This record gives sequence, C-alpha cells and structure tokens, in this order.
Amino acid sequence: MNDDLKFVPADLTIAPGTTVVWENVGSIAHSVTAYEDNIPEGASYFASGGFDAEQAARSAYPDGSIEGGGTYEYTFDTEGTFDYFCIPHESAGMTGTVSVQQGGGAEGGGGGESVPQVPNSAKTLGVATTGAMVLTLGLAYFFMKYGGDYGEFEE
Ligand SMILES: [Cu+2]
Repeated sequence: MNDDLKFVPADLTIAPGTTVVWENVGSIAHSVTAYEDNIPEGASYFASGGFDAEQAARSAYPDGSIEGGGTYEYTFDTEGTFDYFCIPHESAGMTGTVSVQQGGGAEGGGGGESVPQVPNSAKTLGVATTGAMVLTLGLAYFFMKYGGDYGEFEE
C-alpha cells in the first residue's frame, strides 16, 4: 500500500494456506477490508482491525487503519476470489483481489521482490548440477585409471 493510494500488486494469485502481508510503504493510512459479498462462500471474513463484518469495519474506521510502516497479514485457506478495498480510498479506486487456487503463486505474485529469487535458485541448481557432474567425471576417471590395475592383479 502506497501514497499513490494503491495496493501493489492489486491482483495476486496464491496457493491455499499462503499468508499475505500487506505493508504500508507510504505515510498515508490505509485499511485492508474485504468485500463481504465478494469472497468465496464459506470463507471467513477478513479486515485489518480484526472485524468480522464489512459494515463493522466501515463504521469503526479509523479503527483498523494501517499507518505508514504498519502491516496487516491474513492467511488464505479457502480457494476462490477475494475482493477487498481500502476504506478511506475506496472511491479513489484503491481495491485489490486475491485469487486462491491450487498451484497459485508460482509466478511470484509478490511483486518485484520474488522475481530475483527465480534466477538465484536456478543458479544454485546449476552450481549443484555442475558439482555433481564434476564428481561423476572424477569417479569415472578414477575407475578408468585404477580400475584397470585391479584387473591386472586378478589376471
Ligand atoms: Cu488507502
């Protein structure tokens, strides 16, 4: 959440059981408030401040606001689409969507931060693979060089 009155990213796809942390990186206070009618059936309601209903959250604001530097987190267990908004900036279009689905999150919906993690892990895998190949070649060389000697002793 930033001072441009936006959730970034506004649309997020995650796997069930993922905890989303909203951080206010600006100085203007926001809220994370679910649209009661736009969450999957059977899913529990969520809103910063811990309200269990949309109207309660709206009425209580600024209770439940997230100040600059503050965070709010929620773990999504139910599959489906969750629409939410920021109470003071809803009319400015400050809304977001979290889609919870099996296999979600593979594309790193976490924004810029998760993008470098893919090359990093790929690099680590490459190093490990190279190491394994060197080891294999080393063993092959060892057996080629010394394996024959044993053979000679046997003959
Ligand atoms: Cu806001």
